[in-house]
Amino acid sequence: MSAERVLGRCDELARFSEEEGLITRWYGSRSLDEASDAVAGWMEAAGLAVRRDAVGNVIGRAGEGPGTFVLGSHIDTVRDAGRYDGPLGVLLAIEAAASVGELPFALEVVAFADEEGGRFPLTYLGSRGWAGLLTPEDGALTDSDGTTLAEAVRAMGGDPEALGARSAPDDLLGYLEVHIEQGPVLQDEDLPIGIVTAIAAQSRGIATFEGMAGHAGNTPMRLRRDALAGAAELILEVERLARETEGLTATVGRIHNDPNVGNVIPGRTRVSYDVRHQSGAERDRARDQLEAAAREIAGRRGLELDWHRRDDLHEVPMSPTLCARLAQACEQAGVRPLELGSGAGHDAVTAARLTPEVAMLFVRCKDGISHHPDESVRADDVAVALDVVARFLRLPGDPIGFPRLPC
Ligand code: HGY
Ligand code: MN
Ligand code: MN
Repeated sequence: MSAERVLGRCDELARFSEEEGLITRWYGSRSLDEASDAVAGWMEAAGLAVRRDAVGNVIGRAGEGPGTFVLGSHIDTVRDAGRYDGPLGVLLAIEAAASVGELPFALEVVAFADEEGGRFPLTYLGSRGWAGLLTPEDGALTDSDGTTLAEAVRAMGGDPEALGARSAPDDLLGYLEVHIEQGPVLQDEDLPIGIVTAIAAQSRGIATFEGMAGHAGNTPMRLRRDALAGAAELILEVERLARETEGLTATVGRIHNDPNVGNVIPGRTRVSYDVRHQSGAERDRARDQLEAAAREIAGRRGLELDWHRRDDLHEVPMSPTLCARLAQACEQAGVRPLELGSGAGHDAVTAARLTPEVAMLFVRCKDGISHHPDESVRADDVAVALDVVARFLRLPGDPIGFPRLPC
């Protein structure tokens, strides 16, 4: 198994982008098609039988059942991304599948076509499609240009009528995702890899403040209903609450301001919110506190508020069985098995809706930088992760090595 080959392929995928000089790959884009084709080629070269599902996920399969274990991650990116968030897990899985040899169960590697939700207002679009959790109504979701998901799927050669079809194996034994940590813990502990215990609860949505556009020069301050000023108050409240609440992260990452012209008082401002905590109850409390703050700000400023809750995902515990297997594989590989939580969301969240047997292995990334072009990993850490994944798959256990789950 070659860590250098995995990293070289991450570099090759990084060339596929919608923006010159940046890495930006969103669902249904030409660059995502190119990345999917490259991944399909590498899966075939690894001896996997390759298929694509209705939403464009690329799936490679090796071996026979009974039972199928899945390794996966995503190949879409945020805008101006790093080259490892997603692709590292897919390409490492292909490398492991090519070398792990005969297993007492089938192995599938899946490259999800969209995890970040960068184009359509739905997180985990790819793995939701894989899990059969999309509905015909999701086909009507529109991107910022008004293109529907159904149109995007059709344009990719997929079948929007089959959006709800599950492509995950019916005899799913479990799911393992290898992913960069996107945080500083492994670097602080000077460890190459870590075992994820749980994925944080996260809520995402949009707050829209509706005021009154007007002349920047002739409208007295006391008569204004400035939507952007109201949104600005909320943005600072989001930051304040998270700074003062242990374990909470809260972020406003996107803003849309109308008419966004220098000499016009803003009439409508839309801001995203993203609230996370390892405890679902703490996440709920914080999200509701921010909604109340937004209503107070709007009331005091004479603004209308629309508070749209887009996603409320509960915290997802990883499988103790699979975490114990990962720990055993780490010890066999001579690595201290550190356990840590994930504040970042991953496709493992969707896999956990099909089976409790879900696990994640984090790989150290420099200074915890991610969702940024300076994202970087070390080849020796990737080599350790490859070794641990191969050992994890080969570990003896009951006849198939994994708990057999009714699907
Ligand atoms: O936002 C996240 O946690 C992930 O990168 N989609
Ligand atoms: Mn990401
Ligand atoms: Mn990711």
